[in-house]
Amino acid sequence: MLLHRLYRAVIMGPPGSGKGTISGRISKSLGLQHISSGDILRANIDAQTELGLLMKASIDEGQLVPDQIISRLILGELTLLQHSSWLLDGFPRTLSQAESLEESYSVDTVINLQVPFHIIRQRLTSRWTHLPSGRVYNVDFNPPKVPGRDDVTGEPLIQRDDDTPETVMRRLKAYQTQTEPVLEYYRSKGVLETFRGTETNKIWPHVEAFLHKKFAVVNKGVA
Ligand code: G5P
Ligand code: MG
Repeated sequence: MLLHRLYRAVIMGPPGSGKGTISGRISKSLGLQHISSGDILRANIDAQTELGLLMKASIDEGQLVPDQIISRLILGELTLLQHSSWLLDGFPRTLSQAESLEESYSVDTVINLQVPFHIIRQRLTSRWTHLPSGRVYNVDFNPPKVPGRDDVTGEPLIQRDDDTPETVMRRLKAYQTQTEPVLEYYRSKGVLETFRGTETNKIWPHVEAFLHKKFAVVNKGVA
């Protein structure tokens, strides 16, 4: 859908709630540029950049990386997308990060995925990721056409080092203590929209319908 003005969205939710999966669908259906902080960090680790080497231990332990570093990194990416509508996945994750973002951009919509934790845990241990694109697969939910290979490029898939059961628990704790306050921040700004469920395929039509409606209003307002 063609928009008459730029649209700025954020997707939030605990580890494994389907942010990456739903972001891929939003990109395809609505044309927003998907920027995942986790994908960018993992690409840095894979390329063994200085930043990647510095951040690897925290990420593997399921801890958040420092606010100043991730804020600088993501805001830097956004300056390259001045003329695009975008969707941020995994950022902001603390109040300090949300405030840094707000200094430069005002967010139109925050999509909040609420999926119970016992559902999430199973998903993460059977996840396979294509590192260069961030495409995710799951042995049960959306298996790749050829086992261990990305559908689009045929390149190998990997399992994330932070998807072990203990690290998943730590990531969830970090989410509860550091990220949940960000939901309140956006709720008070009136931009938070929560979608509850246990299956992405059931949540997705609601997210898609909501965004199409939002976009129609944006276009009407400008026309
Ligand atoms: P990330 O990379 O942002 P998380 O922990 O927030 O990582 P994650 O694990 O990437 O989130 P997701 O994107 O919400 O989860 O979920 P997903 O990948 O789409 O789906 C999970 C799995 O379930 C997949 O295998 C998918 O196929 C499957 N699935 C989806 N829907 C269904 C369904 O309906 N049914 C079934 N059966 N399966 C399904 O952050 C990683 C680390 O980077 C650092 C931190 O260390 C963080 O821990 N980091 C930051 N640190 C500080 N500040 C920031 N802003 C940071 N951003 C990243
Ligand atoms: Mg993800």
